[in-house]
Amino acid sequence: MNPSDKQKSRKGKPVFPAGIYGILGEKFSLGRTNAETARQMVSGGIDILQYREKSHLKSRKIMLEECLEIRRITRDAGVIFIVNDFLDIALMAEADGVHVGQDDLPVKKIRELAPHLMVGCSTHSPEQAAKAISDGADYIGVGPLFGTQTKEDACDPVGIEYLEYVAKTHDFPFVAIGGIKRHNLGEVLSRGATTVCLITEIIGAEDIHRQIKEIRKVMATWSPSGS
Ligand code: TZP
Ligand code: MG
Repeated sequence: MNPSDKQKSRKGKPVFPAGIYGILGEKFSLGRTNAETARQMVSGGIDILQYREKSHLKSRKIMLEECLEIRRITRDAGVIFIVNDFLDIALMAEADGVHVGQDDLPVKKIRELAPHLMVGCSTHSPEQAAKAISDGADYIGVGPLFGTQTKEDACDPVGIEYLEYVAKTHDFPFVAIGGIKRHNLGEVLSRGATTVCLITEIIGAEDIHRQIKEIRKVMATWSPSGS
């Protein structure tokens, strides 16, 4: 399936999906390459996939090569592909979107330069959520909900109340993130999350397919559509 066949919003961009938001990072992938991990996540049924590598670990040239390969994998499967931080790589790899944090390139500027891209923005407070939305983000990240070792510069956990606040007060797409595991997923879903990101729980699993299946089982008990 071509991603352009996936459900699209009126602006022609893919619709931010409910379900499982996967993030790649080779450091946490048990020796698998990002492309191999992407293949397994995509065939396991991930709903949206982000490439997240840091420039102190990989050259931009290698990152672009990896993203071109992951674009082929995701395009063939109709999975939305997002690149973290790097607008240039997102454009060159023809990704569907780019994701930025509070200290990265401004959402407004990306919006102006690349109106066709889906823009995600990590937020840690109600003020940041309001700003990301008014600046033109297509979805926001909400977290870290729990302690995590995966993000080196992660701020302290924001607390599950922030997630509940966003779910209740904003009719806006968001992904819950940070320290989410199978054992606390129910709590996250019970507070209103419909898209969840579990990084190490998925890419650090011996059997990625099985892990995604188990996560889906938990989600199915919370969602009427079983997504
Ligand atoms: N942004 C906020 S927390 C986080 C990112 C990228 C890392 C989450 O990783 P994990 O392994 O799911 O705790
Ligand atoms: Mg960033």
